[in-house]
Amino acid sequence: MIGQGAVSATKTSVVMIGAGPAGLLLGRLLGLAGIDNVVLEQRTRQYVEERIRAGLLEHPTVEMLKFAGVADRLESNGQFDDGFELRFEGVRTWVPTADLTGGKQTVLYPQQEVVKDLLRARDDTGQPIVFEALDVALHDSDTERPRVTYRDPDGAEHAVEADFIAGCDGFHGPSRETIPARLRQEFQQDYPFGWLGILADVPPSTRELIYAHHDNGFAMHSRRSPTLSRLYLQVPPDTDAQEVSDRFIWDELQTRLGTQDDWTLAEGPILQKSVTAMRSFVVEPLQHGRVFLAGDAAHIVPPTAAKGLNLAVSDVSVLSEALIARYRGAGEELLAAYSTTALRRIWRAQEFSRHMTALLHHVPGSEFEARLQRARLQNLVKSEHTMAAFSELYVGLPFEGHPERFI
Ligand code: FAS
Ligand code: PHB
Repeated sequence: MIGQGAVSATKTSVVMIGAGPAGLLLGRLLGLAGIDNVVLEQRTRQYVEERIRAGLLEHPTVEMLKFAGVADRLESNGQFDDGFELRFEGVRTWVPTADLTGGKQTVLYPQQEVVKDLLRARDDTGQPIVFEALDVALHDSDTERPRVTYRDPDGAEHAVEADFIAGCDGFHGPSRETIPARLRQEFQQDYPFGWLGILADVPPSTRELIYAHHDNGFAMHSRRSPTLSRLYLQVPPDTDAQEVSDRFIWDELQTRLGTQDDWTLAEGPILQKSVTAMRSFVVEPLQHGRVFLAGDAAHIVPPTAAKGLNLAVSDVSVLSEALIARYRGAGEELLAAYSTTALRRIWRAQEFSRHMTALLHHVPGSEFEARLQRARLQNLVKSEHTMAAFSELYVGLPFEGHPERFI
């Protein structure tokens, strides 16, 4: 389906492949700078708007969405957190991340709501977005006029010529492959567990996020609204969510989140359950010719520290500044440095995601490692200095670039 402001022009300045947070935010920022752009999305609008994924927004992400003028609903409906609770050996420790970072809050606001806000903002501008753009292919990416072709649901072929292509097509999209294998380095690490996530029709039993380390495995209590709870369980990586009974899920959550005081976990109907595999992945470089990768097309993190969506925003903050600088006649130095600049923060978020995953997930077998893990948890909660260093990474490091000087 061709969205509002259908693609009649076959030429534009920047094409974004993918209507996830990365592609839509980049389109928004370029549009605010007066740079025409087109978004090509393989799925339907309904699919994109209803896809349940991330929930936690870092402080710099919230500030960026405010800057982009798409944060009204976030500010009224988002759940602003001043910290989180850490549980292990039945002991509850409050980690005051906002106090330890000069007031930087994190916000629980579902990714699909961020996507809806960005789509509605795009509707208001009339900028072209194409849904059900099938068989998207990139051509001439190392020339000065790269092209993207696609087929519409009726089978008609289309082509869009641009100055630049932003590969915002997620981990399974075609953009990453445009970087020649001889120039591309891929770093990957898998984990011996995954997350079973549920959406439950029950008011949250906690005001803040709870992360729990337990010998049975990791568990987390998050929130989606005053009446909807989002909870996660560490499970074996090949777990089929439909094979796991609701009773088993609640029993494990009760055990792993249990405390020595009178805290109780309310149960309710499970509306949705799914298993997310865990991996760490980064491709280097993030650019080749006129193609620039951003978001999951460039990297994947385990969801433990909630960095996936936030890194997509971080990449776009750097890429939008570089593209706008180029169109403002400020040269192409920032564009040439995009990959190096973005990778600095990507690798720091990768390290923190892996650290938090290793800290909280139980890997059976090594009792020595299990005791080291408990010692690491004690080191974290026993010193305000270690909690402060952890909190800086948790609420989100400052972005390495920002388009604010141009918009
Ligand atoms: P996205 O994957 O969101 O968007 C890419 C878009 O490109 C999609 O709409 C796709 O349809 C489109 N596309 C792909 N191939 C295409 C093609 N050939 N042609 C045209 N379009 C194409 N992150 C967190 O921070 N916390 C979490 O709790 C969390 N949970 C997650 C759970 C799951 C099941 C998954 C898969 C991811 C989760 N993530 C989480 C990570 C997730 O939120 C991503 O980091 C985030 O969506 C990244 O945004 P984008 O880079 O825009 O990629
Ligand atoms: C979520 O609510 O989906 C969520 C929150 C915090 C995390 C990970 C996921 O660290």
